[in-house]
Amino acid sequence: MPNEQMNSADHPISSTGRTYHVEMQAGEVANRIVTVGDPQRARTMAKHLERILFEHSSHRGFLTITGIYRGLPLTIVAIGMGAPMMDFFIREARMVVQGPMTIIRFGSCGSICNASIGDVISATGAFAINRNFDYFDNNPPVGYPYNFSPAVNADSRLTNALNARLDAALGSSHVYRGKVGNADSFYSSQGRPASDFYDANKDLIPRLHNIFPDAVALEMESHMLFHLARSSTGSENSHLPSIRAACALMVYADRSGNVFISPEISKRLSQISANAVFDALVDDMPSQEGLHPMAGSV
Ligand code: R1P
Ligand code: URA
Repeated sequence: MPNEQMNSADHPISSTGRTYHVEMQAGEVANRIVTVGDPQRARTMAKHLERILFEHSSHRGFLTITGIYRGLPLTIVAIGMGAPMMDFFIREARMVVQGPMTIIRFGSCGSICNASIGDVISATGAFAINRNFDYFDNNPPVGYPYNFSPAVNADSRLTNALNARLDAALGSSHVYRGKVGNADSFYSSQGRPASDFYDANKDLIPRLHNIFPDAVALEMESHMLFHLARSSTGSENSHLPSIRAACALMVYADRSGNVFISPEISKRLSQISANAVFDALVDDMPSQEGLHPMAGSV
């Protein structure tokens, strides 16, 4: 749409014709995308591309880097934190990319299973955990303090490609699988104790394990990714979603041992995993299918 130079209240564009927040434009974003939270992680991973074609930082803190991997265009986008940032990224990327899109989130999480610091969790699906204002702001409180959404599955073809590559890169004993809880806070809705706020979250983790026995991790974007991928509309000839998504998460916090990762281990894990994540995207869509117009200039 920014290509058509449309600027409206519904679809604002920047003064340079890019999408308003993420500042993307057609010709700069590939169909295969890795999304991360931390811009530093994006730069570390970008070193594993064969060639960098394009880089842009938006005024709202999104970083887009597009390059070539195994001869195909691939984009890395750092979005910051939280489900609304994922929403901005996916919707604005969809506005400028033609054809099918595949997206892998490579993020970090807190482990609520046996996976420990330095392991990676591959999401089979994700559900949202949201603070329930009906509970906190009514007197007497209404309901349970946190709402759990239904789980949405990851794309199985892309996830299989991702698992095969992660198992090979890290060793299968370091790659865990299961559902991910996408919380609207790092603190309250991930069950971290607080003395400065009333959060009523003491039994949140046991409760979510009752509802989702295969829940393995907590973080803040995966459910929005899977939900929007599933909600994406296909072409006129297809009822299938136009976006397929998967998610791998480095364990930064071991919630049972109360340990947090060091910057050195986290950087090393991003370096080891970068090729695995890129390879999964190319394994899944190795052909010219969905190839971005920029490939012509490669
Ligand atoms: C919180 O520290 C952030 O880390 C996780 C959470 O989802 C949240 O965004 O992921 P990223 O490391 O990808 O940002
Ligand atoms: N990211 C989160 O959202 N939670 C954690 O515990 C670690 C990383």
